[in-house]
Amino acid sequence: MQKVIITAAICGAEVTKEHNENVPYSVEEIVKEAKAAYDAGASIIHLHVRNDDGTPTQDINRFKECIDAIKDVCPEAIVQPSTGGAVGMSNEERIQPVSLSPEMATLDCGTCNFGGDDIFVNTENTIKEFGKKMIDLDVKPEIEVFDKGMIDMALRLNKKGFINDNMHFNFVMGVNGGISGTYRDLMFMRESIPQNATFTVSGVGKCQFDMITLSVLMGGHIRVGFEDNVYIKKGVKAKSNGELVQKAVNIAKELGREVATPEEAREILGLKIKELSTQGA
Ligand code: KMH
Ligand code: ZN
Repeated sequence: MQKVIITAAICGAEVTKEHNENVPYSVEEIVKEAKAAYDAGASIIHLHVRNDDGTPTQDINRFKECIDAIKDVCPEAIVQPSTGGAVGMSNEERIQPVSLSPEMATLDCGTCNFGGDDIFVNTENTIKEFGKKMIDLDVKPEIEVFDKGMIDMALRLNKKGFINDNMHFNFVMGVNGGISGTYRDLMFMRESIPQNATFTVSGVGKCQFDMITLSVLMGGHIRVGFEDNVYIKKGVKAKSNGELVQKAVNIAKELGREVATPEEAREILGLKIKELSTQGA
């Protein structure tokens, strides 16, 4: 089976130090968490950034500062900015880091309730606009899908030319408002994408390790990190993203999957190595 790519979602936009004191906010904290995850075996850092007080921001300068600082200590890492940002942000705010021309960025392919009363809004026009910008700047989208209908949306927009072929999906399982984190639902998602597409699996909350274990067995890739889950096991908070990645590495190895290096991850995903642009920053 193909080597497994591990993504670390180190920070997210919603999780706070109230949930786990090790959630990073400052540039220094973000770099420390990215390095711990990278050293443990993550080749992709899925990145949200915060102001020092912890409020989420999509500010391009803050992204550039964080990406540069991560690249200083983990030069090979694939840094994948979020274009989801936080619930309630405008499209203009969310799309900013794509102007830095990173190797990858997330592309959220539908609207859903998000964790209760919030609504994470991604209209068809938003997805088209974000998808087109990623094609123009040669940024590979990680197609984030929180439910099966979002896969259908991505396939439709692929046919219409807003998302390139060789699609890479992230099945985000277990969001309150999205598809549940169960074996049956993960199979359904897997069977709904093209044969030649790649996929990673994120399990939100207590389903994190069940979902990534299933993905390892299915030949998929995996994501862990504080964005999705702050516990290393029931009732015990993780000391760092590195600890979560190490557990994921152990699961993969126990099940016979080697972990991909960043170079191998680039090959699997068909990424081109790029210098970060200073355009717009
Ligand atoms: N913060 C969520 C509302 C992404 O990174 O693209 C959306 C999110 C998805 O985290
Ligand atoms: Zn995210």
